[in-house]
Amino acid sequence: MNGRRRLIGSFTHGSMANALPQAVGAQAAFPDRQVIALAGDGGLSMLLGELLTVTQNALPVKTVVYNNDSLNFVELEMKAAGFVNYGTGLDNPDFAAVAEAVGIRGFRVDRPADLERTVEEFLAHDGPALLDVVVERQELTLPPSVKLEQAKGFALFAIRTVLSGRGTELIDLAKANMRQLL
Ligand SMILES: Cc1ncc(C[n+]2csc(CCOP(=O)(O)OP(=O)(O)O)c2C)c(N)n1
Ligand SMILES: [Mg+2]
Repeated sequence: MNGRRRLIGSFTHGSMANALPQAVGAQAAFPDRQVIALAGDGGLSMLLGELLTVTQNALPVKTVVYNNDSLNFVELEMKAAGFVNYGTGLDNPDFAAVAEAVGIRGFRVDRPADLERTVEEFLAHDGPALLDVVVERQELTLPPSVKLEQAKGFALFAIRTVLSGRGTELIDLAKANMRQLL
């Protein structure tokens, strides 16, 4: 934040599905300000109908979807607790096409090289727009401090994942996170 921008969210309760409804409220209260919703794919899906609120109220809200095909925070909690993750995958629609169907300009990016140009086009659009960004499912989000229990849980998850015949997922995870470090 640079003193002129403001960030709002469900930072006390950590509730999902807040990005778009809060953006709707912010845009209605401040029609002349640029309002950008930063939504998870799970969070957006939970209150997908709010896209209709955007068009019905002619609000120029810009919605970014972090599309990792999963309820990833829960997936990560499972890994940190030593579980082989299950039940957290999402079978998403093409969110850009969904947006277009309800009168919102839709963009989709699945190659890093296209991101910058598309973000510029998306933000410059005169009216509501949605940008569906395909992001890395296996990227680990690290909390400010990692407890020993979580590290132990993660090791257990890794061993169990190999024993379950899903070792290739572990290799994908290592590759994805090495890329961030190198
Ligand atoms: C209303 C609500 N339901 C369930 C949860 C539990 N929960 C926390 S994060 C999460 C998954 C979020 O998925 P997504 O929005 O796709 O974000 P990601 O973690 O993948 O970036 C869930 C189910 C919650 N915080 N709020
Ligand atoms: Mg997600």
